[in-house]
Amino acid sequence: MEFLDPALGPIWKKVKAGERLGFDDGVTLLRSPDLSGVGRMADHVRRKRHGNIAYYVYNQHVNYTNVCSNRCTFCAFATDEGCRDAYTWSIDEVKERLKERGDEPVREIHMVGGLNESLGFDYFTGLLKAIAEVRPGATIKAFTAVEIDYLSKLSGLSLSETVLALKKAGLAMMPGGGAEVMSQRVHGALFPKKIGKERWLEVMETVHQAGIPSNATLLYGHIETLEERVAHLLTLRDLQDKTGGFSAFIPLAFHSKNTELSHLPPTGGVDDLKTIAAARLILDNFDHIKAYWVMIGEKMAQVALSFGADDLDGTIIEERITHTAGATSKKGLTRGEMVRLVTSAGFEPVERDSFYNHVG
Ligand code: V47
Repeated sequence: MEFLDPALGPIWKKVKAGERLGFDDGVTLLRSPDLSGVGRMADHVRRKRHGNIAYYVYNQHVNYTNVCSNRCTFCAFATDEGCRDAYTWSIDEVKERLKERGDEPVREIHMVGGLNESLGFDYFTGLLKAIAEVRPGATIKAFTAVEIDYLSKLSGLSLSETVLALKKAGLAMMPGGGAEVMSQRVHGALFPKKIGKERWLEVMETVHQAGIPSNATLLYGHIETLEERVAHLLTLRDLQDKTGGFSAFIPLAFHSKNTELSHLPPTGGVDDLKTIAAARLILDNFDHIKAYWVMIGEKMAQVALSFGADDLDGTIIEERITHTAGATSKKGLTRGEMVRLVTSAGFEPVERDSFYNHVG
């Protein structure tokens, strides 16, 4: 492979030989002016693993409350109890939302919310059981590690007992959020009340040990450095070596509207693509890299399929977190639109379930 940036040559040698990339390699990839060179290496690895396939899932998002005591500065979704926009759905209201889509072949319910101190542990187990009852054919992918940590305090149970109680009620998978960027500096500046790196890793390890797979994310494009992004990826790779419980990695592009960081510009397309490509190259033990169309837009997500991504997430239906922060993408896509996005990008669309089994 020919590169405009000579610094990519030694990395390509390692990639071809199946050798692991290190911290300096990661920083070189993210700093490189040769977007196409970084992308071609990531595409090589992606095609070896997944050929021409690009995945999507028929899913529905449920955000049961936006009341949250953590109040991270990057979040436009969270609010305080009693505020004009505050809401908390009862279990019956959640059931109604699911029934509204009852005639659609939803295979995954993606459910996250805030740390709402007015809800008891029974609400959460009741919610899982109610969803399993209304949607017996769908996988419940719910609660970030931040919520799981909170629920273990609320229940008075140990972390592993809490996870087992949630599993018994229907929790089958967990989304990736909550770690944001595993850097003490960024934690102190943007989300001081949220659990830190060590606890996030402990929760994920416990969840994986309980036989529940999860995803992992990185919130990028705010105040983090490129070095902090790479360190975050390497920490995820280390835990994956230990547990094998991560399914997909999803870079989340920061949206600043209606947040305390509204002065920050949106991420650029080059940064979005390089972050996806670098993740594919560094995370050699992750099967799936998702291009989350909600955050980077449908068009960029299509291009990302040639820069290391093999998954576009799904139909979503009513995304709230990023749209409150100014996302201009649609709030959901139809199955036909997902298929068109994939095929017109030159890939073969495969509908999947939460565990990447081919369906449909
Ligand atoms: O942890 C919050 C992020 C995450 C903003 O696992 C923001 O399949 C950008 O985890 N701009 C929650 N991002 C969402 C999440 C997720 C999303 C899609 C798929 C999966 C999966 C997981 O949303 C939070 C935080 O990092 N977030 N506010 C914002 N203003």
